[in-house]
This record gives sequence, C-alpha cells and structure tokens, in this order.
Amino acid sequence: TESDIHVIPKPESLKLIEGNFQFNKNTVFYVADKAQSAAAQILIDRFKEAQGWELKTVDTQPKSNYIQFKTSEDIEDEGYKLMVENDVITIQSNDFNGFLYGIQTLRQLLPPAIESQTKIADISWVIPNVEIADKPRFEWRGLMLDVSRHFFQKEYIKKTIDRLAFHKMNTFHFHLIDDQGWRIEIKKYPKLTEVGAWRVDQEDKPWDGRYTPKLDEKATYGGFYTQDDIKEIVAYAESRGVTVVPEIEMPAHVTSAIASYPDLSCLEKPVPVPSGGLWPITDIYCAGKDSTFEFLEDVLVEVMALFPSKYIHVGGDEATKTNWEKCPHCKKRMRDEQLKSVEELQSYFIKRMERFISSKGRVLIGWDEILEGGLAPGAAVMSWRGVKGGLEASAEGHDVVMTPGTHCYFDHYQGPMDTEPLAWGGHSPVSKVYQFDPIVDGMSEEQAKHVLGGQANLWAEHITTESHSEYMIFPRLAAMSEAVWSPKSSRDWVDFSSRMENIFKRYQHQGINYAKSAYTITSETEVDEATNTITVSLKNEF
Ligand code: NAG
Repeated sequence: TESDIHVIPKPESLKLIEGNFQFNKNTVFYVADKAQSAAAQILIDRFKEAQGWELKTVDTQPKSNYIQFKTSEDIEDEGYKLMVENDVITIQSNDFNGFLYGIQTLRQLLPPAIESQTKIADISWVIPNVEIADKPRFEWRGLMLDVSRHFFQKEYIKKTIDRLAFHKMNTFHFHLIDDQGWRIEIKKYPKLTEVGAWRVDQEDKPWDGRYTPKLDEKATYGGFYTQDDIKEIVAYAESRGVTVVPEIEMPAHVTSAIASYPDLSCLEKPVPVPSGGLWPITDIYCAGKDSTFEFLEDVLVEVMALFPSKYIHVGGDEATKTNWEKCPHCKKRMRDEQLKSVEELQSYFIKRMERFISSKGRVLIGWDEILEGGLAPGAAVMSWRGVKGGLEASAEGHDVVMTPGTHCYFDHYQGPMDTEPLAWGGHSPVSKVYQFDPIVDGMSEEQAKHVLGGQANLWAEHITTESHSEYMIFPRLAAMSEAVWSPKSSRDWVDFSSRMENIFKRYQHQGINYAKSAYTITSETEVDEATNTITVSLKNEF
C-alpha cells in the first residue's frame, strides 16, 4: 500500500498502481538537454558506484526500458510529476530543480543499497508503479554551516551540499566570517586570510576556558577557501540545484577582520584573533569612517563576483555598540546624519550597505537585529531570536526566513546532556524540529506571503570534526526538510518516524555519522559484508 512507500520529505500526493519497473544494465535515460542530463547523472552515478553499471543517456526515444524527462510549463517552480509505468518512467517539470527532485524521489523508491559507495552483489532493482505529484511548500529550504568557529574542508562542504539536494533542500548559507576566523580569500585585502584565518591553537581547552592570546603568539589553527575553492563549491552546488548564500558579517562578529586591519575599528588597536568564546563583542567596525564602507564595498564586489545568489547575507547580529558611543568618527556621523541613538547608527550602517547591494541587483538579508533602529527598505530578515523578528518584518512588508533558535538551531542537544556529545545548550530533538512551521500563529495571510521559508543553523563553537558535524545535522535535517517541503496537512509524526528507517539505511550507506540514540529510538544496525546489505531495526518509542 501507499504507506509502504517511504519517501522523505513526503510528497504532496502519491498513488500506487499495479505493476512495477525493473532497472537493469540496459535501462537508459532519454534526455533532451543539459539540465536533464545533469539530473540523470545523479542516478547514473549511483548505479555506477553501487552496481558497476554504466547506464547511458540517449537523445532519441527508445522503445522501452527508459526514463524520460518532459518539460511541462504548468508545473510550479521546483515541482515535478513522477510516473512509473512498467517499462517507462516519466519525470515532468518546468525547471532543473524539478527534474532533479524527480530523480531524488526515484532514488528513494529504489532499495537503500542504491546509496552504496562500493560495488554490491547483483540485487533486484525493482520499483512499484506510482504516480507522484509533488512541489515544495517554501522556496527557501536552507541549512547554515558555521565554518569560522571551526574550519571545514571544501570536500565536506560539497558532501553536505549533495546531502541537502538529497533532502530536496535548495539553500546553503555559508557563514564565512566570524570573530574566530575569516574564511574567504579577498584579493584586495590579503591579510584577511594571512592573519584573520588563523588563531592560536588552544583546542585542548574548552571553548569558554581559553585565554586571550598575545599578539606575537604563533597562530597556526584555521584555514580558508581560496577564490578557486569557492568557485568549485558554487559550481558543484549549482549542479545540485543548491544556491550558496554567502554571509559577510557586519558590524560585529568581525574580530578576525579587525585583527587583520585594525583601522577598521573605532579604537584602531591591534587585537588577536580570539581562540575561543568572546563576549560581549565590542570591537566592531567603525560606523563613522568612510574607509570602513569602502572596505566592505570592495569585499562585497569580490564576493558578488563569486556568488550568483540573489541574496547577500550581512549578518548584523549581536553588536555591542559601546565603542560607537565614544568614537569621535561615529559621533560625527550621528550628528551629520541626525541619528538619535547607536541603534539608529546601526540602521544607518545596514541601510548604506543595502543601497550598495541593491545597486548591484542583489537583495540584502540579515539577522533580525537589523530591524533595530529601522529596517532598510529592500532588506529581508532572518528571524533567529524566536519568531518576533519575522512577525515584525513581515508586517512591514519585508520578506523573511524563519530560523527560530527553539526549533532550528542544530547546535542544541538532541537528547540527554549526560549522554550526548557537547553542544551549545538548549534541547531540539528531531521531534521538535519536525514541529517547526515557518508560518507562525498570529501571521495574517498577507504576512505569510512574505515568508520565504525556513532554515536550520549549525554553529560550530563546539564542533571540531566532520563526524560530529554530521551527528548534529542528521537526522534532524530529514525533519527540517519535511517541515519546509511537504504540505502542512500531511505533517504526522508517527507516519514520519515510520519512514525514517528507510532514510537511516541510506545514511548508513552514505557513510553519515547520524545520531542514532538520541530520540528513544533504539536502532540496531547490522551489515552483511558479503552482500553489503544493511539492516536497521528500529524500535519507535516516540
Ligand atoms: C548566537 C550567535 C552565534 C552563536 C550562536 C550559538 C546568531 C545569529 N548569533 O549567539 O554567533 O554561534 O548563537 O547558538 O545565532
């Protein structure tokens, strides 16, 4: 029956029909253009790795045993229709993402062994005849990775992007700058990565137990992405239907930049890149000097040349503005611009950046602090301190992305603190993530239209390894993907958890260190070496 089909995120509609389709070595993909062959490639690669078959693409219609793509104008953006009919599979869509998601669904209909990274014994690749019509509920389905507090290799970033696409997520928010590390090469300001990407190695100490390094201490811990790395990541993401949204923090969380170029701050005092926690954040960009804005515009010019994303994230969070109150340049700016408070000075700062970003045809997005002192006219808001910022901005007619800490912060614990690996605090188990709804109580229909979608954020103060990072992301990402993709009416925790077993097996094959024990799920995993078959027994005690 339909309930035996375990696709995550749950498709809008799914009908099971009698009969089935059998993949074999002679199955071909009938493609008409580059987008279609790029989508087909996802599954071609899977069969190649898991089974050793070199499935072909052809450009004339075969008689049978093929998968075809059809462009259909009346399917909404990113939506698709998937029909499996005995010896023909048809994927209809009007864009690349739709074809890609049709393929991802097809992939999930196949046995979990399709995810195998090593060749397995010949098994039967049969899928039932189905008719699936599917489309996303929201256009922004994101994950943020913080690569500043700990640096993550380019390969891991690409892997994560691939996994986003697997979950039909389409936005990768790249948190490239923070106090503890500047992670992107900027040709005009080489010190940002010569100095700002490195800190004194105190990794043996807890995050908040680290001392402030001396300026002449050797900073050896860190890393950064060259512009070529970034191009590679962006191109890879494009092939997976994922937009990379860069975040260039301002005016706070930028000690790494000030350590590189002290003149950017009010005090102009040399500071080290902090090795651990830093609070409050008082050393911020000076809002008085025009040179600050020239620097930021130069940086953004290079950033925008690398990232085609419509949205450019400028951070904006957690600035303690005490230096601005004392700084002669900032005081002059406030007089000249008739600003009554440092909040209004922050608003001036962001508005000025917004004018620059929109003059380049892009849209500024920032954390909800950018509302303070007045929101820039064309700006979008990412609501993280609960949902208040989202309610307020959408009421003023601004677009919002909902990412409240309560449900969307993957640096929170997902189970009991005494058994889980160290996390920031908080408690956001998969069941809570599953309850996340970007449309909040109290939003009018008009406000709801301004909700672009939702996003999970993984801050990395305590996350030093890829396997720990995976542990925090999975399987919560599966819950998040359903919250931002599937119709609200199909949200059903029991049904979702019954579909998790299928996804766990796939994670296992993909080599993901997903959290197994955090949700009173007891999951036993057995691997049969000979056939590389994975058995996961789940006891659901939700
Ligand atoms: C906030 C900070 C972030 C930090 C995280 C920890 C935002 C927008 N800002 O304090 O730098 O890593 O929470 O959960 O989240």
